[in-house]
Amino acid sequence: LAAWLRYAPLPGAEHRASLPSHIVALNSTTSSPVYIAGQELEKGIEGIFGKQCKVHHGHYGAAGSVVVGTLDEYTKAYGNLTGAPDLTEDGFWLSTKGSTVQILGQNERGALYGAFEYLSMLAQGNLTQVAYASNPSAPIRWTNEWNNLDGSIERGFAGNSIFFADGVIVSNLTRAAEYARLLASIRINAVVVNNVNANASLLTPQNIDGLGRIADAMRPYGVQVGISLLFSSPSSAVQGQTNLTTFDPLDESVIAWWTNVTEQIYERVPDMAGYLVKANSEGQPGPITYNRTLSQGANLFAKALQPYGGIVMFRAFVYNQLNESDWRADRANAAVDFFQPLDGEFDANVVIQIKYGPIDFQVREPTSPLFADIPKSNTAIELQISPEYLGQNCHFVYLPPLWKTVLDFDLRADNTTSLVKDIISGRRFNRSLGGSAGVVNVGTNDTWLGSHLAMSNLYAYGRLAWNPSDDPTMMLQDWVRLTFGLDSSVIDTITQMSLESWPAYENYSGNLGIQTLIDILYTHFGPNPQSQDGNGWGQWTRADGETIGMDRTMSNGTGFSGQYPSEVASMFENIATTPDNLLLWFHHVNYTHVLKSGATVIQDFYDQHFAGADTAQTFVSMWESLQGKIDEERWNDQLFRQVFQAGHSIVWRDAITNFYHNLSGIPDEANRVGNH
Ligand code: GCW
Repeated sequence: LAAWLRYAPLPGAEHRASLPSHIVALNSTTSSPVYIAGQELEKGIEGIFGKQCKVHHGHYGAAGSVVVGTLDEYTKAYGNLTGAPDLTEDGFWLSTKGSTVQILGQNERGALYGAFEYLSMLAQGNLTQVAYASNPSAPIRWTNEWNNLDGSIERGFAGNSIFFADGVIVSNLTRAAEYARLLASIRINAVVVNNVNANASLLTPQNIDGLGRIADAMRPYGVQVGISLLFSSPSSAVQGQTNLTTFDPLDESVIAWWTNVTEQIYERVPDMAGYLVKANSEGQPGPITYNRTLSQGANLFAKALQPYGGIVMFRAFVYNQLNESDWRADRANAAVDFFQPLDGEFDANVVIQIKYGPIDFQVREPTSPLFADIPKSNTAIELQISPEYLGQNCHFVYLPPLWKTVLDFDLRADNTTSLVKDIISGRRFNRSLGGSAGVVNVGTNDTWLGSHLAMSNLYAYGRLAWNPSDDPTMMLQDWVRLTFGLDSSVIDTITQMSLESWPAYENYSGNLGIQTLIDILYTHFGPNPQSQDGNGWGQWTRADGETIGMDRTMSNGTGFSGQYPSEVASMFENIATTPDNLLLWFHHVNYTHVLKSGATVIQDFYDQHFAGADTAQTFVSMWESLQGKIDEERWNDQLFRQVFQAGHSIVWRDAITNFYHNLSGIPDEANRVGNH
């Protein structure tokens, strides 16, 4: 449950001398993040060093103490800070130089973030003298939890909801508060608690009160609550609300309905973060149902939220089923087709929430071109911590290297440097809002995500939302030290496994940009290459006896490459400049096509699937080598998963290599595939 906030004893108590002897938390209201910061410091210093520090509130002698509070509170208590730092919203100043440790937030939440930063240093045995300000890259640092009101979780792999059961909010919200604590330590500032495939009964008076209880439980940690809405709620017979016969976003009664419900919510949750909306997507109702535009739908909520400072996260994941017999049909085109014409029409408090790739959380996708194509709109990136297509935490995949391929991608809008991370921060197109949404789907399982190692993904998600330039290896190693201690063989082994994990999974599940060749129709788990084609979902491979891949060129294909700004468009348009790892995403080629690596497509398929499965075998012995170096319980739990993954990677390898061997009839040069 404690995840990376264990405050495990640090060997070598000789460090103690340099530790503060008391804590001053400049706020005595027990529900304030500054108060919580004081408690957290007390607990942490005691856990790590066995030293008891008393917490004082209000003005108290600063010498020899840790002072935590807002910059304003500090100034009031102790006078101006020399060299006062430049802090933006949620930012903090941390100084361990001099006789006082200063942890000062731009706001209360920032002060708590600073306390967690200091404790993270201490827990890692880092007692160096530092003094710096840290500010977030972007204001929106949210998680999405696809929790249904009955307590189940869509694409969750760690048990039931910590928020809902039997249609209502659970009475015991201890886990919600514990989750908020974890999230505060990685500087996440809001959680959307229910599934994007939303249920209107979230809006009954009883459930609005329940949301209030969740918000009360999370508020001391600086975490706000947001909710997903069902677009057709006004006509869904919500108990306790008026029942209309329409949900047309331009209808006066519908506008009044949402205004009223929004008012009820803010009465109970004055700091509600906002609404997340999945409209006209995968069977969900939306404005298009009434021939209205997606922007008219988004602005309906924007106007209701505006007086309260709330935000609408409007999802770009809108697409229709398509007919594969049409060579030019392409689901990847959908988001830009829908949203680009609407750029400039969204209200200022609307943020377009864009999945990192144009299809759906695949093992590798090109960056969504939509980030570059709506410069007059606020944008946020949607990442998936819950590894729906990536092994569902029965396989181990450390995701930040994948995310970085998108965050660091240069879309070259107007032939100018246009990194995705600078677009979502608002800097590139001068937007005031933007950021990240991570689909986490924690559950009641003690590990939160269903596997201990998977928690590195949540930890790193928060770090990247704050600073997308953080290095995946450094973040990971901080996490390992906090989670498993300072033993260098533990750090080295988990680092190696983590960094090899995404390439391995890509190699055995679908390389060369073909997508995760998973069962896309039902489970999203395990190999099923034939399920990609012959249906309307548009995750096609177009594989036949001789050829494979989607032709997404402008010259002869779906035209998707043309959705990128010109420099990137011409890179992907041209087979010679398309990287091998996205070849089959953009081009339809013969199995005998020769890659930049020198191998043919089919031979590379064979080779990489064997290589990926081979790597997965080594994870077992690597993990076994840690026996005795971490506690038995977590060691056993993860070993079970690594053994499963090793076996299942062979299932993947054989299913896919045999499938393409049968289809193409081309033998494996190394003679590993087929009957022999
Ligand atoms: O990939 C699909 C998932 C759905 C999910 C949808 C979405 C919540 O399989 O389970 O629905 O994406 O992101 O809306």
